[in-house]
Amino acid sequence: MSILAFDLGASSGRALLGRLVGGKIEVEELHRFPNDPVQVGDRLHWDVLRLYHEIKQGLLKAKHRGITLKSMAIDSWAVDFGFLGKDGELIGNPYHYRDRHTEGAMENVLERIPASVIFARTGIQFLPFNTIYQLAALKQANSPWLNNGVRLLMIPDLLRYFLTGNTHNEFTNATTTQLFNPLTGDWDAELLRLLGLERSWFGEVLKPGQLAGYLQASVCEELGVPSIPVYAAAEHDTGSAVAAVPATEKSFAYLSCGTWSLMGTEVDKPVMNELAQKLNFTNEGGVADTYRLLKNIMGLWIIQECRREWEREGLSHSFPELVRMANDARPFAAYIDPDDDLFLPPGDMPSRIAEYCRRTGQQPPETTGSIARTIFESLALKYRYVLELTERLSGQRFGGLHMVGGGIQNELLCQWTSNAIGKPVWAGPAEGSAIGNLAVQWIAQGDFANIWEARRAIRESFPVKTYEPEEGLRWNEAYADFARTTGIAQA
Ligand code: ADP
Ligand code: LRH
Repeated sequence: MSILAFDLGASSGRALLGRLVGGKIEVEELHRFPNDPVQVGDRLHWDVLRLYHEIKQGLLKAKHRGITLKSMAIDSWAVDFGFLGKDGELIGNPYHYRDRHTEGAMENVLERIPASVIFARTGIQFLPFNTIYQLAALKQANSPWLNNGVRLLMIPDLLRYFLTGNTHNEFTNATTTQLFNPLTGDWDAELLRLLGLERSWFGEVLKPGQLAGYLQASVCEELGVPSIPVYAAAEHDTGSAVAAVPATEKSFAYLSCGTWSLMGTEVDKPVMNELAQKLNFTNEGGVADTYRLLKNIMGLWIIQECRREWEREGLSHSFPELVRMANDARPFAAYIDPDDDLFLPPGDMPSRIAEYCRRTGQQPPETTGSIARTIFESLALKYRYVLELTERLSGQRFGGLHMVGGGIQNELLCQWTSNAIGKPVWAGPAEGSAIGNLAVQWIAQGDFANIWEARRAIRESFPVKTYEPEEGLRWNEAYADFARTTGIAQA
């Protein structure tokens, strides 16, 4: 029997069917759809009802194919949420974490509550778009969401609510709010009080693998499908992606490579010391009571936005084309720090890259290929920096780096990452989050004994491509130039 994973990435969503055949995992992409944010006036929103529609389309496709589903689960990007009113209806359209309404909100909160207090209570990195700062911004704006809302649901919680009628929050995503205390295993009532946020907005927290409910009668009637169990997966997509890392050793380094690049290691307990705070690492909740000690890197978002800008100008390039053009461009012509604040909001990324280069005394890359090359090389070099920080913070030495996510289809980036870190890269699977989502459902249903058994099955079921480091000297020199130009060594 098949199970179904809905994985909603920041750039696209997909429904993956999974089956176990003789201990091996077979997957099939049943449905894929764009996830385009919608700008309305000054505001940037997620089209959450369209996403719900696409989930229903996925269920209909399964029905039309005569597939009997045993269960389903949803995972998505973190930090964003919607509010339900007293009548159980969604109030407004959820904001996109890149909406500018949070500008200055983190700084305002940190003037009132020291960063050390927030970190000691949550272990979460300081990102300006964390749920905590979004809520602070809404409070300052006297938003009707807060005045009329009775329940806060993260994006997958919300979609799961539409399907089941049950309002739960899920653990891995809950931790990304920066309002959840991993030491008490509950929402941090004191932090909520200090911020003037209602404890009652936050509900019971389900662990990945807990049953969250069943497709409710109205959904079954509308679609003409039987009711099936809906599980809480690791509903934060990065949690699902790391669940799918085909590691053999308990201590491993990973890079979940999609719109964002998330790099770090899995730990049994959150690392909440001064160094972790200073380096701005995070401890996001994971599967099987683990935590992800990691750092966000801006990732392929920058090339996605360049591509969008070029499309606006009437020049359409596929990702494989951009990779080919990057390959043909001059090496190490310019460097950017992908994590510069300039690159966070949507917009004309080629101009911002030029602006960054001028600011740092570099000749801006001009051609499409050299812009793409600057992005990919700079990402690979930033990966080295963060991997070294991960080793320092965790006290581990990693023999190589596991890469999962759509970005591994960029073979140049995988090779350059290996060159930059001077270690092998093991790339696969590309659909990490969806496969991790499936794995948690199978563990919940007893098909795998635990996460390590699931990881073994993933290793045996999907190709993992190894990249060995090349041109070590050249990349070492480039790293020194990169660090000097971007100033990251002083971080
Ligand atoms: P998300 O889940 O965050 O939406 P994905 O994991 O699907 O993102 O990764 C999307 C990224 O993967 C794209 O931005 C693009 O850079 C890269 N990518 C996808 N397909 C290819 C391809 N065929 N060749 C090179 N890069 C690709
Ligand atoms: C990746 C991701 C990441 C978060 C960001 C908002 O999709 O979930 O882990 O930091 O989106």
